[in-house]
Amino acid sequence: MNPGVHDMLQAWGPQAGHIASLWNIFLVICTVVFALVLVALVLAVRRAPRIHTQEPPDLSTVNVPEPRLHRTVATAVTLAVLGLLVLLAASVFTDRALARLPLKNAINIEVTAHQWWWSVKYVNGPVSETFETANEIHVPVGRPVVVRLNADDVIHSLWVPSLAGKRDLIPGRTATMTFQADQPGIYRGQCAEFCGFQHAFMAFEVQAQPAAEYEQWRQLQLKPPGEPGDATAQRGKMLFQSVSCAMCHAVQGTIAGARTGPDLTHVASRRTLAAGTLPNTPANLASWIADPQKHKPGTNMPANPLSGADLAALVAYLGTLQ
Ligand code: HEC
Ligand SMILES: [Cu+2]
Repeated sequence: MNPGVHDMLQAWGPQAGHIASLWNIFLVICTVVFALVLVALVLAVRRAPRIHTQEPPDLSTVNVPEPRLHRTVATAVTLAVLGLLVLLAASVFTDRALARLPLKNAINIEVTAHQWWWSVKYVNGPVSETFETANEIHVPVGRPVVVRLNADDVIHSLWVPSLAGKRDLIPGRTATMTFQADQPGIYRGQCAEFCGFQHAFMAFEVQAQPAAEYEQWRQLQLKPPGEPGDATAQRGKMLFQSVSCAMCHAVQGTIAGARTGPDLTHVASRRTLAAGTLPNTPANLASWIADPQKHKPGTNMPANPLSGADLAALVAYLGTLQ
């Protein structure tokens, strides 16, 4: 189990493995070429004839055929072309290897990028089994995942370095990427295409879980949350549906069905708030709801001037959305 890696040289799945190998080939070849160029430079400097102001220039070597020099240059050019061809071939083969991930029994996910968060929709099987979450992608270990990518506003790019390469999300176009996680763990992802003010706070996580654990999580996500037990949380639910929240957010099983902000049906089960900006704790939740602009200036959620009691009730309610 890894503790949340974000490192393209630590590959935790086949796709990232292919890319890391390609990176290593580039590193080796480019290092060798760089070293050879430096050696040639040093030799050239050391062997160059020295000029003195008193002596006339030595023109004896001009117009003398230099077959050795010609051979050396020809060899260097050939080696350079061969090196480039090896790099080209390695890139092409990596591309083909990436396309060859077996997709049998794959999990299908639709990710839509928004300024500055990710909506994640699971679209396996019948419509009754689709559900939506945000900023957290759960996948079963060892099963291929097919992600369809859309963007809502500007161009974003989805990148989980330890699992797969980057793929742009372009408004009006659908792209696809595939990956597989070979080990359970948490893999950090990040938007990799500058998309505006809070681009740096547009992170997410891929949580790879053993099959049984994933299935348990999936069953939980499919269920609308139960009615809150205590009076404060119940009042929070009323507030959620009567103040502005329901205009932008959805909670399955309630009248809140808007899609402007993240689906909050199971917000309490997530590890972070606002695309990896804050750990999901009651204090952070309260602070976020009261003034999101303090944590993520420019974000598309307005501040909510609520009384302390109302804020506490909302936080209590959201805390029940496991
Ligand atoms: C105008 C639309 C809008 C309104 C109104 C609004 N929100 Fe949001 N909310 C958003 C957007 C957009 C985000 C994503 C912000 C981001 O990550 O950049 C968000 C994020 C959140 C998150 C973090 C969710 C996550 O999974 O990261 C919570 C919790 C939340 N809102 C609660 C509320 C509550 C409670 C209210 C009512 C008091 C409310 N929001 C009102 C648009 C809105
Ligand atoms: Cu982005």
